[in-house]
This record gives sequence, C-alpha cells and structure tokens, in this order.
Amino acid sequence: MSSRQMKPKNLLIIGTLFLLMQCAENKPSEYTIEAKFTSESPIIDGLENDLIWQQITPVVLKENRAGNDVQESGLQTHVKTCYDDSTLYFFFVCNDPDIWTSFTQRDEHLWENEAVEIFIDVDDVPETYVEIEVSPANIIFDSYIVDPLNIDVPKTALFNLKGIRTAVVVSGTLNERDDQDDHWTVEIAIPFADLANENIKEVTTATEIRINFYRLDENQGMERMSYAWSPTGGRFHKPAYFGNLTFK
Ligand SMILES: [Ca+2]
Ligand SMILES: [Ca+2]
Ligand SMILES: [Ca+2]
Repeated sequence: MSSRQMKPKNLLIIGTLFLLMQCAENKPSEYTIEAKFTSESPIIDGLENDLIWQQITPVVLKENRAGNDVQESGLQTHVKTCYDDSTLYFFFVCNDPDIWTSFTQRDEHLWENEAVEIFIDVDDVPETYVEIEVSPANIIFDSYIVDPLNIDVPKTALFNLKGIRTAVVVSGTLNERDDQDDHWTVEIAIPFADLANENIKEVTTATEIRINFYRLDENQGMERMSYAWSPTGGRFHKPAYFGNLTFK
C-alpha cells in the first residue's frame, strides 16, 4: 500500500464525519414562530404601541456563529410577527449602542453595514426564497434567491416586493459614531400576494412557510457580529436551517 492510499480506518472516520455533516445540514429545524392573527392591522410607523404587538412575546436572536444566547441586553434583538387577511407583519427591536449605515438607495449592499434581515421560503423548493433587508435608515434590499450557493446579486435584487412597507425609528443618533445610542426598531408589512412565485400561485395561512431572521451589527470598538433566530454557524444562505412560520 503506498503512503498516499488511505487506511480503511481513516476512510471510516471520514465517511462517518461526512454522514454527520449531511445530517446536520438536513436536520429538521426545531424553530417555530407562531404569527398571531389581528383584525386591527398595525400602523407601519416603527412604533410598537399597536395593540397586537403588546399581545405578542418576541423571539430572541442568537449569535449566529457560535449559536449562543446574547448575554448583554444592550445588544439583543427581538422579533415579533402577526398577520391579517392580506398581510404579514414583523417587528424588530435591535438594542444597539452605535447605530449607523451609509446606504441611501434601494437594493444597495446593506449587509456590508448594519441591517435586519428576513428570509422567507413559501414553496417546496429550498433553493428559492425571498431575502429582505432593512437598514437603520429605512432603506430596503429585497431579492429573490434561486441558487443559495451561487448568488448573482445584481440579478436577484431586481426582484421587488411591490407592496412592502417599512418604517424605522432610531432611539439615538444615526451615524454619529462617538455617542451612545439605545436601540432601533423596524416595522415591516409584506402582502401575502407579493410572496407568490412561479412555484406557488397563492400564499395563504395554509402555506408551509420557512423563515429565518438575522441581524448584522458592528459597533465602535467591538467585533462585528451576526445574529440569527435559527443560527446557521456561518453564511446566512442555508435554507436547511430556516425555522417554521405557523399561524394561529
Ligand atoms: Ca406601529
Ligand atoms: Ca450597531
Ligand atoms: Ca429588489
């Protein structure tokens, strides 16, 4: 046997590792978020004082790479969701000592600064889903991903959610990097009709929806962080890790 040939024991170890990696990729998500119905639609103004938001307990994002809880409350991210007959709503609270972004136009690369993100997959094809980002300046990036491993950003970003509405409130001073900010909130409305695609003609509360929430945060003097509801361990574009959105 030449030194370049693997010993059977080594092959077995590599094979086992490969299988374990496959299992990790395909593990059904334990993450479920339940959207609560509201007959009174929240007002999209970035304020959490709508009655429905008062009735919902948020989910909390974790450190995406390590999968750990965020210990420091001043850095935590909370997300709520609800729906009415036509629309899905989301509310993010991002605790943040340093709120900034340089982008001013739709579909610019918001992920290079600070942003919250929602990935929504409404059809049976894991490779196709909508990516939505909102910056602290209330700029939107929206795209329709068709190949998570090979994303053509200019092309996928041509997709626009026609009826999306967003609002941001900054509690602090946007882009003044040297003072101490508190938090920023993002309120988002997405019509169900905007989520239909070539694989699914109509999206309703009967649709099996897979979803994940993320946030990118970078503060003066601190390490750049990424947060996720269902942590992916690395890049965000891993649909196998998306959680489930259910309706009640
Ligand atoms: Ca509101
Ligand atoms: Ca920040
Ligand atoms: Ca777009």
